[in-house]
Amino acid sequence: MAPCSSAPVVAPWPTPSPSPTERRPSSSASGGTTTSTTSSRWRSSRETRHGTPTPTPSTASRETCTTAPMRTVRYAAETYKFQVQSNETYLLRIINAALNTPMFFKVASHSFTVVGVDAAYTTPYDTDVVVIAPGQTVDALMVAGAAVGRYYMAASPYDSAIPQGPPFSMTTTTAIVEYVGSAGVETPLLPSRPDYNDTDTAFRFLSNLTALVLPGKPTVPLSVDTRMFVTVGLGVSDCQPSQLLCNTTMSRTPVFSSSMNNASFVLPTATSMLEAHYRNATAGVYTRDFPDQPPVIFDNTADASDNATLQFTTKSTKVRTVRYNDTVEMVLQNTRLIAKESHPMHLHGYNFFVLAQGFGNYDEATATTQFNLVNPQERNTVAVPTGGWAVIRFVADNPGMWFMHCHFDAHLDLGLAMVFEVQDGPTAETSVPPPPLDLPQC
Ligand SMILES: [Cu+2]
Repeated sequence: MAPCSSAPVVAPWPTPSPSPTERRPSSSASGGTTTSTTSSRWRSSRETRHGTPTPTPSTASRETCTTAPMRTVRYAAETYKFQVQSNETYLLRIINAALNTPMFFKVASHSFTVVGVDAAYTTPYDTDVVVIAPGQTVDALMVAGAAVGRYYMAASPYDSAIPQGPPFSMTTTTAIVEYVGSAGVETPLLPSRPDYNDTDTAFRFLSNLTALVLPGKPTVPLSVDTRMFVTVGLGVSDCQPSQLLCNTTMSRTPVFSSSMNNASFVLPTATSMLEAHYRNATAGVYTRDFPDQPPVIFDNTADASDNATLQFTTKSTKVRTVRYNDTVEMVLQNTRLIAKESHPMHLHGYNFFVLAQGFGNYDEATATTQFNLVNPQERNTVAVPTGGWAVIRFVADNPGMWFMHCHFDAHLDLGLAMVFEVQDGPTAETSVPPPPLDLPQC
């Protein structure tokens, strides 16, 4: 054992190559708005590294780092088993790889100190439950401070679409934390799990995180160049030519869809958007008219708004063009159309700051007073509260074409996406480089 480094240093992500004895958990949890079963799983670090995020003084006294491996052993019932040494600290790198379901993550008789989300440092945050949406990651320290024995770690679904969404399997996926010195046969203790619709617990975790402000590291910009108000949610579209079911058996009735600002995104089929951007040959590939607000202003979260007119959306490939280095602020407003739920909105190419989150319709007058402009959490996927809103801000200092989308795979496929077209900066370093010579041709 060695003491933790005093200086926060970004620890590399582990790149495990599973040994033949390793298996993913066999149990699964399903949810979201589809009826398909999805596999949820996470990775855990093999060892806690020197130089991992340093906790605040209030928690540092009980932290030590260890190079002892957190071994993974095949268990008879295909359940992951992690062996831990008493009183050592383990860094859990937790990833939600489920398709449509945010998860609650707990370990019986243990708690966590969250030190990072989406690979950005947080102010150390103590909690006994981690809430994580698809596409998000959480780095959390766990002290093996319980009595020698065996404990379940468990991930259970958070389905915010209920009661409007379809039914789903409320299963829990588990692994076993086994202490060195235990008999290895005790029935593990299972943690209590939040209810599947426990929005209060989800919001408490997701809204209480703050960034770890480091000397010399820029935090949220205070002036804004581009402001956008963007509704995100579900809807319906006309049956598309490629959709066989509605073309053949359902008399071309409208089909399930989703959109941002009522624009339901479809990828171009012939030319990549980045190539079209680079060659300035965008005709027939995309249009630069993604709107800064929805075409109709309506009561976004009222049940009465869930009508056929407001549900209807059309398919398109729209981008929002922004200048290099502009600061973009986007209000993400969930809607009540079809189902009211938490959409994990993910932006490629950037981290953004989450200034505030809340429920109901966004009200600028009251929301701006809640903005955290000191140490807002920095991440790349924000779980917009169910029937609520979130405000994000980022500096467009990475030229190119950057996808923004819901990280529920079903919603992405249905069109819950848009693209930022970020123009080149003044130098070659700040411009999109030419495509590689071996770029495959369509
Ligand atoms: Cu979604």
